[in-house]
Order: sequence, then C-alpha cells, then structure tokens
Amino acid sequence: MVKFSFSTAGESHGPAEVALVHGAPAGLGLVADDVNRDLARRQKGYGRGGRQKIEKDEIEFLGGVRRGYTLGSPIGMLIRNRDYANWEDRMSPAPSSEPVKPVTLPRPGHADLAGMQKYAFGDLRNVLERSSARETTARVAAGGVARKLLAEFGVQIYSAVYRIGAAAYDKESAARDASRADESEVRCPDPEVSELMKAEIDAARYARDALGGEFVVVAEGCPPGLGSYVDWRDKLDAKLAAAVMSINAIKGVEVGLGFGVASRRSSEVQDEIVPENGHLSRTSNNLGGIEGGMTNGEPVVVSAAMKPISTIAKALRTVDLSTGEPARAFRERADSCAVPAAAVIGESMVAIVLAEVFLDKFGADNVTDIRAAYDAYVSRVRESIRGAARGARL
Ligand code: EPS
Repeated sequence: MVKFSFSTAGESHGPAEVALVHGAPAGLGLVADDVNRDLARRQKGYGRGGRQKIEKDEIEFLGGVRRGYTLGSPIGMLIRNRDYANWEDRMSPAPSSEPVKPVTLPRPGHADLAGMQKYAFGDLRNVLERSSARETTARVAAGGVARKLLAEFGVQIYSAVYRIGAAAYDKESAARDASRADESEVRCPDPEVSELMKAEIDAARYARDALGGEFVVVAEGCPPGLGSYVDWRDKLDAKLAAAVMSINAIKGVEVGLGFGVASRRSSEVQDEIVPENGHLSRTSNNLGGIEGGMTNGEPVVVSAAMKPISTIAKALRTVDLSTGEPARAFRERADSCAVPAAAVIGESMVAIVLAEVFLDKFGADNVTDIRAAYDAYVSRVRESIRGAARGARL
C-alpha cells in the first residue's frame, strides 16, 4: 500500500497549482471548503505583496472524491492561478516563436543561480517560477486532506508567530495561545506584540527591505506512539524537521525547547511522569510531545525560523550572467514579510507528517476500520496506568 504522501506541480505564473494526495483512506467526509478555509488563511498576513490581491485560492477536485466522501483513490486538486491571464504570453506551455527577454540577474538567497547552473537554463525565470513560494498553495491543499483525517480522531493543529525581526513574544505563550492566532494580522496571539510586529514590517518595507521571523506549530490530541524509535527513518521528530525545513526560506527547525535544551541540566529539561486520577501525566512539555522519535501524548510542538524574503526592492549585488559584469539583482513584486503565511504552511506540513504516521499505526483502506483500530489502541493505553501493559507477552 502506498503511504500517505503528496506531490505538487505548477509554476507561480503558470496556469495552475496542482496537488495529488496518495494513500488517503476511503470514507472520509471531504468537501472543498475543508481545504479552502486553510487556503484563505495562507493568503492572509500583514506584509504580503500585490499578488494576493489578484489571487483567490480555491480548489477544484479532479479525482478521489465522490458525493462528499473520499474513495481511497488518489485525490487530485487544482488551484487556478488568476495571474496567469497576465502572463500567458510568457508562461504558456504551448511552443512559441515569440522571443522572451531572459532574466539574467540572479537574486542572492534565492534558488536562481544554482538552479540555472544545475538545469542549464539561460533564463532564470525557469527557476523562479517553480522555486516561488506560490507552490505552497498546493501543499496547503494537501494539508487540508490530512487535517480532515486527523480531526476525525480529535487531532487539532494550530500555529502562532512569536518573532518578526526584532519584535518578539515568548514561544511558550505563543504555543499555549496558538488557537487564537487567527485573530491577529501577524498570527501573534498577543495584541500589543502584534502591533510591534506590524511596525517592524512597515519599517522594513519603508527601507525597501524584508523581514523573517519565527513561528510555532502545535498539534493537540495525538495519541502516544506515533512514529517509532526502532528505525531512524521512522523517527517522528526527524520527519517533522524535514517537512518543515522544506518550506521555502526556512533555515532552522526546533522541537519543544529545541536549542534551548543545550544550556539546561537534565532535571530542567525532561518532562517528569506523575500519576493523576489513575492516569499518567507530565509535569511539563519541554520536549515538544516527542520522546524517542514518538509522540508521548502531550501536544506536539515544532517551531521554525524563516529568513527574510530574498526579493527586495533595495536590490542586492549580483553578476549579470549575460555580460559577466557586476549588477543589481532582479527585482520583482514581492512580499515584505511572509512569516504569518509560512506558519499556516507549517501547520499543513505537520498535518501531512502526522497523517502519515497515524496511518502507519492505524492504517486501513477505510475510515471505519481505522476507527476500530484506533479505539482499541486508545482504550488500552488510556484507560488506566496498567493499560500500557495489557495484553503484553513480554
Ligand atoms: C514569490 C513572489 C510573489 C509572492 C509569491 C511568492 O509573487 P509574484 O512574483 O507573483 O508577486 O506573492 O507568493 C505567492 C504568489 C503566494 O501565493 O504565496 C516568490 O518569489 O517566492
């Protein structure tokens, strides 16, 4: 059986973005609005550029869904790029004899230069169209399917921004209040810090520059034991790190305290286990809900650092690849801060990984059989402290 996974196709100013989701079970209730809700959240955020005024991202199902339920077949979703109407002459897939002026001024920090070298392109538009974060639209669509599956089993995923440039909130409070982040234009749950973040973005934009930041994703309601300690490929924290690191412009990923574990003593880091009303409980969640590459039943907490967007109006130094002469980097309309959008994309990537490991553990062809496996497991491990060993042969 194919694992729960997805792939995407699409260029930023091409006809559409496409998401293809594999391994989703049959019998999951799924309507376009389940996915469109997150697409709309991804388009928001203080500091976005003009493109978001053109686009209104919505999916069309192309396969895998019938009468509001998944069929167990691959789920195809299409999101049309409205801006394609303005780019058809340059971006149409059809052959053309009309010359197109090549872009030869690679932007530092972008995929432009290595992409041109690697694929033997003379026009860096061939690189930027696909390396653009526009592709994350399709990821969020795929994430919508994962979230719908997880929500059936009580898993909810939130995100919050806790740093934009120099304006910062504390990560722990941001994680705790992440369910309120939709109320803020910068996805920070604290109204005062939200205003400071907006001022930071305004100042960067005024200086024709851009800003990065940090966000946290929280997944509540995961049963213990998703992922595994027995093989490095199955370690959940490793999968989450790879998935979140794959988001455009992310340069660092942490789980729980992350790099904060390095300066503390063990007794200040580990989350002690205590009995509470006949069940197991933890005194803290410093390890972000993951021990030994598995969920431990506490909220999964993953955070990431995003670098500032590389396309800036204050053009950076580069070399014109057509002349070899020093030049200023190619400038195109761009966002001055996309950290709030990256947080929503982070939710989607976390959802996709959690759906994969959830189906590794409880997977079946249809939601009814998954429910039976899930209920049996959860009642065993959660019913009592002794439940963990019920049925043990060793
Ligand atoms: C992007 C540049 C901008 C962003 C784009 C990512 O697009 P354009 O060049 O059309 O103005 O708006 O992000 C999106 C279109 C999106 O939907 O997130 C880039 O170079 O990465």
